[in-house]
Amino acid sequence: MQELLNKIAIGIEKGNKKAVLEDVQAALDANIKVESIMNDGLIKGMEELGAKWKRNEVFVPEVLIAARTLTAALEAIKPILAQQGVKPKGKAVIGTVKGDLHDIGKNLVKMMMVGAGFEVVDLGVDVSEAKFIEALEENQPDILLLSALLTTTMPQQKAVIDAITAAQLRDKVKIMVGGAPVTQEFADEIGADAYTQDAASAAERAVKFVS
Ligand code: B1M
Repeated sequence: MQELLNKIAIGIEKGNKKAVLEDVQAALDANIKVESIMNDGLIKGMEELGAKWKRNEVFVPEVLIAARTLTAALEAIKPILAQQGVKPKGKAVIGTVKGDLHDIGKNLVKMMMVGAGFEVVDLGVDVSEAKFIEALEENQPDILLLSALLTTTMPQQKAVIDAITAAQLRDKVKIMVGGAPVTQEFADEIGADAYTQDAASAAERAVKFVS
């Protein structure tokens, strides 16, 4: 059983979609718990890749390929997870702020969050304060992730936090900010709960918030 789960984890790291889907099916056929397939196979593989990425041992293309593999595998086990009532680790809403069209980094953060076991609602790019608030009210997430890639859109992260405070939702959600120009100092200044430099650290931090 452990051997098969390790094989799934390695398949995710290598982004070998065909092998992962076959191994996941083999694990299901062998009556390995779907929760174990997810945590000790799929998520473990993504965590290991995330750690390698932080050490600059792999790069964006490898992470994107692994993320696609992970998404396909999660799709395959989704009906079984739902049937067995397996709950996600937490819920998150993510988006790139208004005026900003960069989404590669945001998509990586999303993938790492999915890889860490979160259900993620992705609002896309150029997201206004009103849209973020609507999404908070509709989804009641544990975590809100705001991405900004331009120095000119960084202030929009503050605008979102201010709007959430004005809507009296601030104490209901942890707000994480990130993106190349964003710093810890800026995050503190605008009242975010956390800043992380990269996508893997964002997912690690989010897990700490919900555990
Ligand atoms: Co634009 N762009 N761009 N661009 N672009 C940059 C960001 C820039 C640094 C290039 C430069 O001048 N050297 C510069 C910003 C300068 C600044 O403000 N400091 C810039 C500019 C100026 C612009 C335009 C204004 C250009 C123009 O039209 N004159 C324009 C703005 C459009 C707009 O948004 N309104 C523009 C447009 C574009 C494209 C559309 C062409 C394209 C985006 C395509 C897309 O995203 N779908 C694009 C691209 C590709 C880039 C560069 C080349 C690459 C960005 C990227 O995807 N990096 C970029 C230069 C560069 O970075 N070398 C540049 C890879 C990605 C993995 O990294 O997004 O940083 P990144 O994400 C990281 C971390 O930041 C972090 O995790 C990720 C990895 O671990 N992270 C988070 C991101 N979000 C996070 C959230 C978190 C935590 C971590 O928690 C919530």
